[in-house]
Amino acid sequence: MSNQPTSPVAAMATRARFRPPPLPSVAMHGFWGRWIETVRQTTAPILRRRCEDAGMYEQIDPDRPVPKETVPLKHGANTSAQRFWDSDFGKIIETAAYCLVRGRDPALEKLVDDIVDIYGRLQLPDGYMNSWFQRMRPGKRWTNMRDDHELYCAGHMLEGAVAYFQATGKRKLLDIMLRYLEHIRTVIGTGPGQKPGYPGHQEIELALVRLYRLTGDRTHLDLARYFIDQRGQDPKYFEAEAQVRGEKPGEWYQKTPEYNQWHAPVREQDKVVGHAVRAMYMYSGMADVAAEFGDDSLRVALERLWADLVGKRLYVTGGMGPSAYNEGFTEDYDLPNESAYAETCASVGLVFWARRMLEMSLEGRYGDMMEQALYNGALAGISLDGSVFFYENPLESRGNHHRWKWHRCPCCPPNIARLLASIGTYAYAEGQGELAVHLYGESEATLDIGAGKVRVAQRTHYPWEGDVEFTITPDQPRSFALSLRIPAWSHATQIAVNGVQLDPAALTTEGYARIERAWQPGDTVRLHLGLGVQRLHANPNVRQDAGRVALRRGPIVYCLEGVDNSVPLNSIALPPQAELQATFEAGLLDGVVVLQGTATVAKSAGWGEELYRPQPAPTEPVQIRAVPYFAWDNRAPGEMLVWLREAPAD
Ligand code: FUB
Ligand code: ZN
Repeated sequence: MSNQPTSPVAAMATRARFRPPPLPSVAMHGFWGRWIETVRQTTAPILRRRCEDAGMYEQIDPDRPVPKETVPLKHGANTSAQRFWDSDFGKIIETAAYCLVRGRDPALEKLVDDIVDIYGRLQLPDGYMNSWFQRMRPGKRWTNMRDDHELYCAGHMLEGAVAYFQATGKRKLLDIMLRYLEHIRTVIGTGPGQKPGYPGHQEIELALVRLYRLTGDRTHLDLARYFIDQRGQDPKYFEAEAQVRGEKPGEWYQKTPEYNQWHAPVREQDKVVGHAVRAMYMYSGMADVAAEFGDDSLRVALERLWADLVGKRLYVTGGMGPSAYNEGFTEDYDLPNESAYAETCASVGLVFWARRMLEMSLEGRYGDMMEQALYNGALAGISLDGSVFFYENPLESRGNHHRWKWHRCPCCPPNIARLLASIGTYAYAEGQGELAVHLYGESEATLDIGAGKVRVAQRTHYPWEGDVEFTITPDQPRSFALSLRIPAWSHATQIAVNGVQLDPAALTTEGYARIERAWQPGDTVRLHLGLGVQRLHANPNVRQDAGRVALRRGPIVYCLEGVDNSVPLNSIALPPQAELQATFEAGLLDGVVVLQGTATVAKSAGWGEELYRPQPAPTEPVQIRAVPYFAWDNRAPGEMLVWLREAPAD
């Protein structure tokens, strides 16, 4: 199949220069290897059991009696997480598939096969397949694409089908989904008798591109582009559809088309607005379509949206979407800490989007952000033992925010699980005559650079230490470029090839050091990244962080927890000159670097009964200890704080 665009919209320009390697080509060990094992051994089987306990199998299995609704409608309207349970099964299948790449596991495979068999029985002769509409709302299918998640569920099932086929060669689910897509193509489109709709929750766009890349069948790519191009066009499909349902204009629980980003055609959108996960998935799909078609009009829009997100609307953790009301964005610089919604799925989505930006344009700002969202906003969403989860990821807690076993909206656990299980595909990238390393971590990869294969081995204790040693073994001596991401936070970076020091500044453009040479099998590259503790200050427009600092070491953002600190966290102030010692503690939180130092604490002893008085409380020194944000709430419950008060300079 040709990759040529079929529409004049698709002006030829930047196509993807890099692609993620297939998952089996990368073996992750060390920090990420431990997480993958946790997902494989604990999270994947737990997800299945908890779906069972939540009654989800009863809904999807056509051989069981139709169950009662168990998740109440929200806002008295028509939103209920139960409506998109199929998507959770899709993500569980995807997670299991990635784990199976690591090693065959009959129990895990059976878990998937059982789910696939159920969906095989559920699918209707015309190809339609959605458990909510078939079992809970018969007769209502395709009547409310704005809210109903049919295409979202199809997207997740499709991603699961592609991943499971790639992992095992089993194509039953893939065939189910191909039949379902045939059905979707007959119902949706701009042809006579079709509904010119698009998903109310984006996701299927990127899934279709994955399917296209697997099958080479262009109809899938064209459908992805249709969804991207059609979104927000006039007349607005969701308005017409609402009229058919008899709704008055604007009579909708979310009230604004910005909520699911259909307020304007995607190329005209310039602010990240609305529901955060929807936005991240949409931008990821746009990037995929831009890369496939070389569509610069999409790429330009994405760069604008990226600048808006990272410049005005992103937490230091790579979390986003402060508001619970719309699970999304509010105003520029509105980044409250304690009430931050910052859904785990949104940070996972940012990782997806960033990797796709890197595929088009190898720029460190995308790689740095991918890493920041991954290690902080996303990874915080799962406990160290892989069994309990966060949905919201606030940056401050008074001790009342805890991980849960299950949620009435269980979207986040399988999302972080599938990301972790496939992390190898985010670490490396393959190009023609070049390869790139985005993430550092103990691993081996065999990468295809067009002319041949190159084996790359990384030895490192990253993220706790900044030294990385690579052994580069091409299948035969070859000339190619190896690009290494040099994070913007790294100081005193050093690079040596076969023991010869090179000038990192001379090699580095846009955050990647490009080492182009005739490589011999066994060549070594030593990279040193300076991991000093950084104190970050927020833009003065972020009122919630005024007078406060956040601590970061390498990609890891830190927080204080009550369990480590003897005084209320907001009574602590960190003097600007306070030294912070970084120490690796093998026995703590599965082995982390902690930051320790002396700060000051306002003494309440001796204050008396007054609530207010003209004199400030006296201060005294206090020892503080900070731990990685991702690892918080894994011990005794208590307070947590990312943005610390800064003491005035001496
Ligand atoms: O609507 C499907 C998923 O549920 C969203 O992505 C999450 O934000 C949660 O609302
Ligand atoms: Zn979620």
